[in-house]
Amino acid sequence: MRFKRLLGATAFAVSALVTALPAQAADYKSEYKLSIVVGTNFPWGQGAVIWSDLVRERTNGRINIKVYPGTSLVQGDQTREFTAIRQGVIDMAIGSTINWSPQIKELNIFSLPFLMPDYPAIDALTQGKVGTQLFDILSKKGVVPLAWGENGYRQLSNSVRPVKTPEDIKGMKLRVVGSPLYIDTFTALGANPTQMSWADAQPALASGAVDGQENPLSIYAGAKLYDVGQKYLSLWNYVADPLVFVVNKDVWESWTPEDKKIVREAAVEAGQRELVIARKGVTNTDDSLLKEIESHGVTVTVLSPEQIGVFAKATQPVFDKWAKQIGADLVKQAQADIAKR
Ligand code: X2X
Repeated sequence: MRFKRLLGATAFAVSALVTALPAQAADYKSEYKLSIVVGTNFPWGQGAVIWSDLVRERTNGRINIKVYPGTSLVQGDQTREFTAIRQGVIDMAIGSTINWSPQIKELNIFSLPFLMPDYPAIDALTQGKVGTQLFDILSKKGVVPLAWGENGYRQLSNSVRPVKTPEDIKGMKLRVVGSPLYIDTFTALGANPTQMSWADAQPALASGAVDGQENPLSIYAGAKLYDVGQKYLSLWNYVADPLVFVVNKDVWESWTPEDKKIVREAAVEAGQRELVIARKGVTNTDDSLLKEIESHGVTVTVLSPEQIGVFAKATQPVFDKWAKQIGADLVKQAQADIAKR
């Protein structure tokens, strides 16, 4: 009896101690797992390093983020990343809108062929009403969206021939990403698209199992795709995938208001810095990355507005079909904001 009382008294003392401690001691994890698809040498991965470093410094190590490249927390299957964040298998992520669009159909908006002709058009969506609406949708799905970054304009590469017209990719076996919208787009162009993860894409390109793929130049160059026979590159800016910085909702709620503010501000800052890195070397004023790619014997074909128009026309039915699935109002809003940019 006396022993029991003693135990009770001890329990009381311990709980009093816990309440007296700053919140972080009670329920912070020793490590927060941050998922990304590529390595930390890519702009995307650098964004993850910047975010985690800023948070670690500004929270004095209270929030210790570890970066997991290669979508390793879901065995490389990037289309399962969003579900894993919701379930808490992943604490936080910087994810491509493409990889999460199987779960959030509205994110397909950035994959509508030839919707965003230039960088101001992308910014008009992410920084405008469309971006706000997409963040509202994400907020209702178990994650807290904090900031936008960018993977980039996705350009087409292949090992067979220069591509200037849909005729040139007829029958070509192309690896595409995880949204069925991409299958529709390349089928409409007469190609033979096949969906696979980025982890599987690289050996498939190396062995010649597929002829080509589409990815931002930073990914193409970072993964040295010119070394696996991808010698023809067409620049056509047909889609671009922004990146979204998110935290699992329960993890977010476990942090103090002060730490939430630090994590949010660090995400915005890391997103802005990542975007600058992602756009470096691929613009009219600075084409250093393109020059670097060409130095590896790559034939770069820059499509004219007329040539792009032919591709856009051929994919218009796909645009129309998917605009309905995404939501006609959201797509109209996007088109209006792009027109005003
Ligand atoms: O899989 C791809 O092509 C990549 C790396 O760009 C994405 O994660 C969308």
